[in-house]
Amino acid sequence: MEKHLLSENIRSLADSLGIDAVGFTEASEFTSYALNYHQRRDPKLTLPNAKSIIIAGIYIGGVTMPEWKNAWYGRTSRLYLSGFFLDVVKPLVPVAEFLRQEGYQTKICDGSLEEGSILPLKLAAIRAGLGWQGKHSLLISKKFGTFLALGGIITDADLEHNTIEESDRCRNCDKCQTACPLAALDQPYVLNVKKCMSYLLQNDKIPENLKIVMENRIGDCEICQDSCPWNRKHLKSPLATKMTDHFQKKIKDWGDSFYLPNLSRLSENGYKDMFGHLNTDIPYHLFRRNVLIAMERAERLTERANQ
Ligand code: B12
Ligand code: SF4
Ligand code: SF4
Repeated sequence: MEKHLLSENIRSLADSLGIDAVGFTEASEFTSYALNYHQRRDPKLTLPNAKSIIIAGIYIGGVTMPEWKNAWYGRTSRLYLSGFFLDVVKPLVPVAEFLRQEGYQTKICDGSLEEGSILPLKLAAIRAGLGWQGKHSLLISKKFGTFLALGGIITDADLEHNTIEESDRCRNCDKCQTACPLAALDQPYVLNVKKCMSYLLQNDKIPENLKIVMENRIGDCEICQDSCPWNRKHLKSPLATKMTDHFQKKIKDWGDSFYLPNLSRLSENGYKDMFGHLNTDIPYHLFRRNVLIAMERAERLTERANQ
């Protein structure tokens, strides 16, 4: 199929699947990627005759729960609740299938598979024209803020590649840097992973100061995103999209599942049954540790309020 037609067909298929943003870029090496020897750096390490990368973004701005404001409920993130924690995969399967029927090879970026995390999704999205990298290191889209969960396909199909990258619109702002309670953004555009709460909540060793700032967070942190002016309108009123509607129906009755005393009683199998489908990959013992820290805080706050 001719390049323009193929690209247009992918765009309209993506649209019909509820994908909010789609872009194409060449499958060349990401020379600015900070990890020198990772497979993500060069798409040709995954598919030697790769020509294009398809990047898809699904808006997750509406995946929030009112219970997050209550100390007795565990707070997570939009990415966590969306089911796209380990990348947007399922919605891309029909796109990959379509390309295969046209005779092309495809590899979906799938963080849940060993050696499946094959793209630096933020860098690829920037090159594909979806937005720019903010000082919090996340992709910002003018339309969707930071609330695009990303996914990608590497293919040998020749597609219409984006030629104009978005310019950086952070300018003199440093709101995300000053909002971060763990100084993980001291250097603009670069996340100090070892200091980031999202990382620490998934890891065995945690510093004492984390317990003070984590509040009721049991998985992930969105403080830098909450402070970003490009998210302001989404925090007030999320965009109505096909997937927003789907997410809101999906999480409507999840409130009680996040009640901390209920979470603290979950067995390992119960944890898998309840949260396994979210694909967060966070081991049970760490999830439970986070729950117990959050519960101690809720108890302290309740005691103080009753004094
Ligand atoms: C590993 C990972 C994590 C790890 C480590 C992150 C890290 N920085 O390495 C942890 C667990 C901490 C994490 C946290 C989060 N993640 Co994450 N993560 C990933 C993953 C799998 C790989 C990222 C990666 O390549 N890391 C390696 C390092 C080298 O890359 P990097 O931080 O992107 O580094 C860049 C910058 O530092 C910058 N840089 C470095 N030096 C310099 C110097 C200058 C001058 C400049 C300008 C830039 C610059 O360029 C680097 C090259 O890529 C991607 C999925 C994917 N396949 O891409 C999701 C992904 C990036 N994560 C995502 C999200 C949403 C998050 C969280 C917000 C989740 C949450 N709510 O808690 C937090 C983000 C916190 C933050 N402020 O960034 C989304 C981003 C979507 C978006 N709109 O940008 C992705 C794409 C996943 C998805 N399903 O959509 N993540
Ligand atoms: S996710 Fe939280 S801890 Fe990590 S950089 Fe953002 S504000 Fe800091
Ligand atoms: S808070 Fe300000 S500096 Fe940080 S990413 Fe958003 S616009 Fe850029």
